[in-house]
Amino acid sequence: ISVLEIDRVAQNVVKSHLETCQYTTEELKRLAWSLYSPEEVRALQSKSCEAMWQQCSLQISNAIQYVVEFAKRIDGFMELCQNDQIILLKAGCLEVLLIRMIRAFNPLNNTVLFEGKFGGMQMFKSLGCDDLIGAVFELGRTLCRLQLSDEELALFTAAVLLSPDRPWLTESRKVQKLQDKIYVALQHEIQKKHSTEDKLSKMVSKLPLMKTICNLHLDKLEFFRLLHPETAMNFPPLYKEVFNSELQYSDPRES
Ligand code: 4D8
Repeated sequence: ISVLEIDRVAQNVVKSHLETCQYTTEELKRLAWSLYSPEEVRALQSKSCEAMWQQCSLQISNAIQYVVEFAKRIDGFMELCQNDQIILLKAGCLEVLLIRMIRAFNPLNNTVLFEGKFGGMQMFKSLGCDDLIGAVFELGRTLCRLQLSDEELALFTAAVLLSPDRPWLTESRKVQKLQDKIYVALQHEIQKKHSTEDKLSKMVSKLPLMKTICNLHLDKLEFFRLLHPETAMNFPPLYKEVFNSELQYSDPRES
């Protein structure tokens, strides 16, 4: 592949990322000053488990819409068969959200943006998922240490989304070729910034923790569904479609 082609891939992915980010870096910098007060945190903590799950699933489903839009704008994604597009989105979108989270994560005080203000992990207490939330915040801290630029973030999330090893893909060779180009572009971008040689391997080494978090989230959801089936039924349709354990052919691009 030519340098020209790699540049074209990088430009397309970075543009798609910036267009589907929901907050600009400047907006996030300004928002970093608005923290939940102790009273507001207490109010979140005293919510019922069901209400907090509902609130989180709504936030996640809102953020997923942007990831779907991001995927659609990546050259080659829409040329994959519909089956594979759905598989890639279902399998990858929480990982993409977790990487995107670092833009909205403040490692100085371990807080994350949630409904317009920053708060620490205690604000999620009523979910009853301390291990999951602990792992999410740990990932936030370790990913922030890599100091990824928006360009690196864009290419990394695109590479994760276009993982050729997702189960049930029919054209994984095609996905592999797209991912290869994106990784070359990412390596190229890292070299441009004179970062340490092993930045890419450090990024890739966080993937197992992300997978663990995704599986933990699915376990928690399954358990929650057993305890509160009526609440789970009313989760946002997009959240339900993406995290449905049954392999059903719903299409997250249409919600
Ligand atoms: O840009 O959409 O405003 C996380 C959720 C991020 C989950 C969201 C969340 C994000 C996962 C709320 C609950 C990541 C941004 C805000 C809301 C991704 C945890 C924190 C988006 C980036 C930061 C800022 C709880 C937005 C993982 C797990 C969920 C359960 C239902 C148990």
